[in-house]
Amino acid sequence: MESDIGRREVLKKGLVLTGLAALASAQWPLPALAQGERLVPFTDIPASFKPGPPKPGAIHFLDTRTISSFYTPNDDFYIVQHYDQPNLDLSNYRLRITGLVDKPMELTLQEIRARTVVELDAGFECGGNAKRLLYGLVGNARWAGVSLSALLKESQVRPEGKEVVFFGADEGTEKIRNKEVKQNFARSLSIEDALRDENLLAFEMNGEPLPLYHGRPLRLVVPGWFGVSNVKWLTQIHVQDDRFMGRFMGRDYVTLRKYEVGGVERWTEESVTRMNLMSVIVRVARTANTHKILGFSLNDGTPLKAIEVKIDEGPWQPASIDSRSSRYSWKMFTYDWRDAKPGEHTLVSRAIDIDGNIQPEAHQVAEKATYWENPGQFPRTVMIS
Ligand SMILES: Nc1nc2c(c(=O)[nH]1)N[C@H]1C(S)=C(S)[C@@H](COP(=O)(O)O)O[C@H]1N2
Ligand SMILES: [Mo]
Repeated sequence: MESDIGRREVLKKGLVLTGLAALASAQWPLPALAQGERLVPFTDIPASFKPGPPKPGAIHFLDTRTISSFYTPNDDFYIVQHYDQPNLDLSNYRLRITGLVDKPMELTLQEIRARTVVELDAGFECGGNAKRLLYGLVGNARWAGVSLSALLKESQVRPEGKEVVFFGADEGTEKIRNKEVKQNFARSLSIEDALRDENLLAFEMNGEPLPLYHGRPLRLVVPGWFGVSNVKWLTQIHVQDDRFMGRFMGRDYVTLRKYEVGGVERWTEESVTRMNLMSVIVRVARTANTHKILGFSLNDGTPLKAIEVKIDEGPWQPASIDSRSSRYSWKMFTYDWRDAKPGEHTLVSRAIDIDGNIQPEAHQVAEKATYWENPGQFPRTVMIS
């Protein structure tokens, strides 16, 4: 994995030196450009698409056209925060577990790290990920940390404990009903969701200590859920008996959509939680008569049955899924398009899971009034010369 990242750095340098697509080593199995390959430009890049390096306090998105490794290098992994990015003093850091538990806890980093360390590949996207960013609010990483459910069991949650709230150290002033109130970033999970085996309190990202912008020293990772669940700069876990309705559960990251509710069409509001079944094409590279189409797919962890690609009005064709894919990682896919004719072409992908869910066309996604959650198919256009 580290060598994967190392090779990525090599590729980036190559891009700078040549000012063009760089040639990478041929052993790079899936996505990098092989010898003799060249990138085919998309003709649908929105004017608002201006990726740049991470900057303090700023949102940063991945230039999905340059995806070239299974693990997104930490510096490229997107960044979203809603308040500040607190630089916590690690020697005084404590994680507190409070509320409806028989054994409240206050743990130093050393005490957390002394527990069994678990590693897990998980990719996620922001609930606000969208076409205008070419779906760049995304990344895939190997996380290392300790099991949340083990820690909750250790703290002995009482039977009345129904909701687990995760507070970050970052703080902002909100004006609510004309009153200024200070709040921390916070999200919650039901006790059932919190006790899922795969939830991690992560202190490492791709083999490095968790970087500042990604929540140093500790963040929650809820595999299969949208990024907003993965509370960064985590300092308190609180167990309570009723639902938590803070800004990021009840007011923001809430999708207002039109649904059929027991035979009645209603506009309903729901918190952004599990990721939708999605896939997107991000790159096309040409060698001789073949165009290799590359993309990625994310969902809530339900195994996929297929990822398919359609060219113009042709049939859906199965793509190959990267063998490094695991349940909660992103799934990269490739499709070899042979004998493409010169001119402009439309390429689109769709993911299908084993329960028979098919990624819908954009117009088939339930009508929404908010911009969160955009899983519709994303047709891309390329010019073949
Ligand atoms: N403490 C804290 N955690 C947070 C946020 C935040 O603003 N503060 N933003 C959330 C949102 S909306 C997203 S999409 C992810 C982004 O994680 P990343 O910046 O590591 O990619 O962090 C989540 N965790
Ligand atoms: Mo987000």
